[in-house]
Amino acid sequence: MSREELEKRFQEKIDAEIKIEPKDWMPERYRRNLIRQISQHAHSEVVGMLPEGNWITRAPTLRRKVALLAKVQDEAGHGLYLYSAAETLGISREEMIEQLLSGKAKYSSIFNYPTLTWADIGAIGWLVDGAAIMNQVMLTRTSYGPYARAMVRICKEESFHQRQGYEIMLTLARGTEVQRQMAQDALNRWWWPALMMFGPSDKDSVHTAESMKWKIKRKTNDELRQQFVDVTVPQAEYLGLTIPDPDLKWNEARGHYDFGEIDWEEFWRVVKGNGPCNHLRMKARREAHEKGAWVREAALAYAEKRRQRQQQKAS
Ligand code: FAQ
Repeated sequence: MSREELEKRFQEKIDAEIKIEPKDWMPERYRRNLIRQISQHAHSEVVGMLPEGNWITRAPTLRRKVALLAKVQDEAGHGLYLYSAAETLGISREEMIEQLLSGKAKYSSIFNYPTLTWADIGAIGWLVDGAAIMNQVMLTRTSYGPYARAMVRICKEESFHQRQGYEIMLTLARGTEVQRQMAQDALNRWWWPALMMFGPSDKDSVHTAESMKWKIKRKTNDELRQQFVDVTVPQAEYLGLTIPDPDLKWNEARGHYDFGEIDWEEFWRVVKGNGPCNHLRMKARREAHEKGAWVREAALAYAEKRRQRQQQKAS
């Protein structure tokens, strides 16, 4: 079959909502685009453990500590499902980790901001997980089977994360004046970075057109960002907190909230490695990787020993 014919059939399958599975024929660009997106998504989950990990030992009550510990562990799990999904496309985990540690692969800009107070843990759950869910619900319908299936479970867990964050914000917002101010300060610092999570505006997004054609993405960056703003503004109102955007207002004609311009210079600065915590995050990941070397070696030695035993038994 000619390449044109293969590509035509591939697109027909996508258009008919038939999932693409690892052993199916796929265009090389589809494969590479997916490896890029899924591995960056995995890296984001793993690096994303760091800002919250910072507060596990300082959680204000045992109940909060248990919930935060479970959330951070979930994020490690999400990273693992996603690395596994990417491996089905023919890249090894070692290669992906190498790409992260060498700075070649990106991870979400949001995890390069510091967690200064306990209220930041509330704001991360509410806003960061809230934005992540908005994006990931669409990915449960992505065209690549292993990615779509991983997303179903991840979304269920993310929705618990979002609720634990919102509950922290609600407690603080209804607490003392100092606690309410802590919640407002966290919202002030996390609002704009949360909007940046959805990526550059559609006109500057290099991958969106192709990803939409292949149904890797089912909604564009700007569509998801708008959806997030529309859902989150009433939540902030319920908390009695103010979103730090003087241009934010309901637009009756559009049926959506209008909102101010994102600081794209800040976005690209953070994406390119020069945000407030980029160096700290990569240093922590490199150290964790080095400290974990003995575990990887032990696991490989054990696997080799088992293989030899099984071989002996068989012969
Ligand atoms: N940060 O052409 P586009 C989470 C890059 S998980 C850094 O629009 P695309 C859970 C982009 O990679 C959060 N880089 O790209 C959690 C590309 O660079 P490249 C992560 C960004 O892929 C919660 C370039 O800019 N979620 O939070 C960002 O079509 C709490 C051009 O951009 C996912 O990864 C950014 N914000 O659209 C964990 C979801 N935005 O690769 C712990 C899956 C863009 O050419 C605690 N990913 N870039 O070098 C996606 O849906 C997409 O990849 C987008 C970007 C929407 C993120």
